[in-house]
Amino acid sequence: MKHCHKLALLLFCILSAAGLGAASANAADAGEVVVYNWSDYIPDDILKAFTKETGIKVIYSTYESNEAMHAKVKVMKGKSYDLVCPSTYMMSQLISEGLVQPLDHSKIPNMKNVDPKLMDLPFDKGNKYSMPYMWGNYGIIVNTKKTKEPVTSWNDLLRPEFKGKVMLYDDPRMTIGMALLAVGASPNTHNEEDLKKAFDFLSKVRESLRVFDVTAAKRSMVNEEATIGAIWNGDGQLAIDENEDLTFIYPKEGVVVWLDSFGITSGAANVENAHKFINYMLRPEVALRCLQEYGYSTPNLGTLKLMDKDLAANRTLNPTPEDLKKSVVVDAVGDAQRLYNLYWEKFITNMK
Ligand code: N2P
Repeated sequence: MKHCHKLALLLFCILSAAGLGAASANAADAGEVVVYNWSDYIPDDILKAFTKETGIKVIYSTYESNEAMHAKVKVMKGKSYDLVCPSTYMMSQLISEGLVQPLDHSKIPNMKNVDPKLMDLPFDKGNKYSMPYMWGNYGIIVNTKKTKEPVTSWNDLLRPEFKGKVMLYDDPRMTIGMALLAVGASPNTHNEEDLKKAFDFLSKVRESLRVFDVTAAKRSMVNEEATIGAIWNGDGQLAIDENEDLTFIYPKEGVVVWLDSFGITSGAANVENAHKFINYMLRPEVALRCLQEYGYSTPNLGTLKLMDKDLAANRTLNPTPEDLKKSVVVDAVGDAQRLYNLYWEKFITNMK
């Protein structure tokens, strides 16, 4: 986020400088760590600072969806990458497929900084495999300059004024999740009737669709190619920073909430370094820097204390309990995944 970028960078440099001297003395050739993460999620200067302090080279590549990450990790049988950062439901799948390995908590002392409310969740009891990095939601972004009436509901995507002006992510669980909320169902439903209704809703939205691409989403709102859409709140904030007519809305039916956590792949070659990387990312000042650059909400209690007033009061990034009243954390759906795949396939192939 541009307005707090410099301040955060300065704070990060000051706070991390204290640890630099001693650590960098034995930093030569400490090997590498191969990180596979969402794009726009960790600033380059954090990766560089980690290498400077530890001597560990970071080989970093990115993905745009849980499903894309999963496909690659699966085909490589958990080798190739040391670290991944899936959302709850996909972490649950990686665990059940044996694609991540148990963490050694003694090597992650900074886990004490993580909000206990976001630990020990059903998808990974005891955080045996996963350590929270960031959480956020998929809500509505709208250009208020081009909107007649206030937007309050997912069903507003169907308003005639938005014909040809709607943007959605090509992300199955996010987009099916919001459609399920729109029709009054849970984004984790196992019920086929709910999924049929969500599919019908999405088929109607398709009539108005202009952009269906997570990589083009933010830009399409900034340059006003689209007027309304569904967006991750961090991406939403970055768009708002560039176009003041944009605003982020928590619809009355709720938003789709996710929590992304680090996990070490089962075939990781650099397990020790992967633990060091996770521990580093859980430092309050490091997590603050990531948050300042890319938005979203932090599970790090130490970071919450470092946040300035403006950032803490930013509702796009820090929703109130009221904003999240009907919201649901997207989770693994077991055998019903087959139905999600079926209806998603029908939607993207334009079938009735
Ligand atoms: C930022 C990544 C957001 C992660 N581009 C959504 N789970």
